[in-house]
Amino acid sequence: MFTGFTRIDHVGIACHDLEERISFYESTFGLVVVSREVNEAQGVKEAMLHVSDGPSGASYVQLLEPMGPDTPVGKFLAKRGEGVHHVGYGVDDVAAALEAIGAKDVRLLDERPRHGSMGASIAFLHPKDVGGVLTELVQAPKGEPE
Ligand code: V0V
Ligand code: CO
Repeated sequence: MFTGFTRIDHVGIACHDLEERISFYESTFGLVVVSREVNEAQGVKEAMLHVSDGPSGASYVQLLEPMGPDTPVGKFLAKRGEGVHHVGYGVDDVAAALEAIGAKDVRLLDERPRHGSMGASIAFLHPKDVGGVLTELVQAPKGEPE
């Protein structure tokens, strides 16, 4: 059995206007933006807001604005509107996690790790095989605090 989740790394939240949503999280919850990136391959502009530090690393809220309608987040917004888009779990070794979870009849959207926020290696699991939850595996870069 796969037992490699170390923490909730982040919850991904889809929004139409990244700057507006960041302001809301800052002014309502006092969260602080620690990273902003454009990820062309994933079709998003995103910001990570730090929530807490734990023994296995930090956890974040990831705010996501699509770069166009024909992107994962763009399609999600059109179909479902703003809200929770995915859950990202921390793992120590994303390639090993993919192998173990792929053996369990869960479709892997990524056969191998891709580039994620703040230097992480990431991979997604199909929401239809995870009870309707788009699930992301996140391996933080080695040797750096998360
Ligand atoms: C789509 N569906 C979802 C969903 N997105 N269900 C739950 N949560 C989501 N986020 C459902 C959708 O309602 C449909 O079900 C069905 O899946 C097929 O959706 P679709 O609109 O036809 O779209 P597809 O099939 O073209 O693409 C859906 C998938 C795609 C999940 C395969 O979005 C994908 O590959 N996502 C992984 C990449 C990603 O999301 N990147 C953005 C975050 P019904 O309605 O037919 O029943 S990037 C990120 O997090 C980074 C960089 C990071 O953390 O560092
Ligand atoms: Co994410």
